[in-house]
Amino acid sequence: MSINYSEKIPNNVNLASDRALQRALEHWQPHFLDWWREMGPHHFAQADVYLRTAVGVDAQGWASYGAVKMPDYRWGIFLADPIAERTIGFGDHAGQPAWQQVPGEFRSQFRRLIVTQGDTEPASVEQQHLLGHTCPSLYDLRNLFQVNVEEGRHLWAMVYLLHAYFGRDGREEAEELLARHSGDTDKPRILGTFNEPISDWLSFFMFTYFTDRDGKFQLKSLAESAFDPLARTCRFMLTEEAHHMFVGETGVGRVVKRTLEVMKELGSDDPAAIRAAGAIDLPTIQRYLNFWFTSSLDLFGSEVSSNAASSFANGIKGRPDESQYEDHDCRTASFSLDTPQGREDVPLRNAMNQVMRESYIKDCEIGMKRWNLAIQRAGHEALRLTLPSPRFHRSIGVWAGLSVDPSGNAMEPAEHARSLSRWLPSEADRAFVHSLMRRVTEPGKMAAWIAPPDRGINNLPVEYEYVRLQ
Ligand code: BYC
Repeated sequence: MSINYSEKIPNNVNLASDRALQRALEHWQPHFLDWWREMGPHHFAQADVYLRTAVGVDAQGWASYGAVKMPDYRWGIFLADPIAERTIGFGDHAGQPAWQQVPGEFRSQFRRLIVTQGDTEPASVEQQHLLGHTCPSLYDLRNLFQVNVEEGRHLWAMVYLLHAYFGRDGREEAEELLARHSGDTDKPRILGTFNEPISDWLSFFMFTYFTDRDGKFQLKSLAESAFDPLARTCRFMLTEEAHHMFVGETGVGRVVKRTLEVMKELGSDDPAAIRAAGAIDLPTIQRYLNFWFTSSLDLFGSEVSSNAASSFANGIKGRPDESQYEDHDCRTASFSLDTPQGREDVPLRNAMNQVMRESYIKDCEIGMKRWNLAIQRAGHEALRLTLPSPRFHRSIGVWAGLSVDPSGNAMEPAEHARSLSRWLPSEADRAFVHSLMRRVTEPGKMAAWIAPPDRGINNLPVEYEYVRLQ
């Protein structure tokens, strides 16, 4: 289905055929634009940015590149093409035709998940509001803005569902999505990680590696949903999400690469010497990694969750790539869980958050291997970046608030509290990383703490002027 760009709201859902819905969304549109102006990338409204815009939802159409001023970006509503005669793939309704409307009895459950998903999208734009001012290069600035406009579009994706399928409640929720703000004491964003500041680029790369990867897993599980419009929306969002994780993986990789170059020049792995030479030492990178990985682990919810069980039973939310499993009912199966009291068997449906978290951890390992290969190739056999134990630094679930070290061992609380600055970014770490954040805007030039990328965007050279600042 092609995207209609001649309308006020680009879409491939034949919006013009439903005047009431079109009017409601056109009423929300200026509120979104006001929010973007206030909370989106600060002070870059006049810049020409080399952005990717979807012009179709097939492989050819979703990546069309050109210079755009961000407020003119064509945010729209794009659903992946329907799958003919799609049936529900899991839970109590498995085998029945997928739903084109939300069944009344599951309405509030669907609404809660769509609102939670929708809330993360503008939250991340808010978290990154000021980052443009300290970009390490025009290439990175462009990637930041690409991520930002696409998160804005993902908000549109959820707002469309709320308006189209949830009536007045949905319209109210859509307004609320613009009223909550990341880190706001009175009206914070729903999930913890989305209230954490992202005020330096190392955090941005960790966030796009670890937190956007939670997005991948959550979207994949919603792409299995029995509610077909939700499934189709999420399928298309996943194509955009891949670039965000690429930004994270290559971003961290380039920071590590630069650190290794400086270590070689100095002939030392002394953190103080590396910092004095303007790069970020590996222990600091590890502490940032510990923070964003563990915070993102919390985004999967509790290990044992009645919400997760009923979402699965009711066909609302499956497991990522549900087809990889044999049992799609899971009513009688159990799951062996690691708890502070030892291993416990719990009903599999209740453990779906943990099933997803474990797949997520495996996926996180892939980039880690690449970064560690670079460290190994630079001749540092003893040095490694590692994922901390999922028991460490948790705020949600059975390990929440426990005094556990990054290897997963229980500790005396006082000793644990004293050790935290070795494991998580300290004020001094943050102050140092912030001190490196100075904006570099000469085409092709990079800040001293990060290596250039291997290649540019869309086959253009790294030296291309990806953002023309006015
Ligand atoms: N922080 O039974 P529980 C993305 C709440 S990222 C604060 O343990 P459940 C993106 C939970 O809401 C993907 N609260 O968990 C990435 C519930 O509250 P209510 C976002 C938390 O419900 C980068 C209560 O604790 N998408 O797209 O099974 C940039 C008990 O919940 C947290 C989704 O999350 C937390 N970390 O699962 C841009 C998908 N964790 O309802 C975008 C939709 C739990 O009792 N959401 N709570 O008041 C869901 O599927 C589920 O809501 C969760 C939680 C997986 C988040």
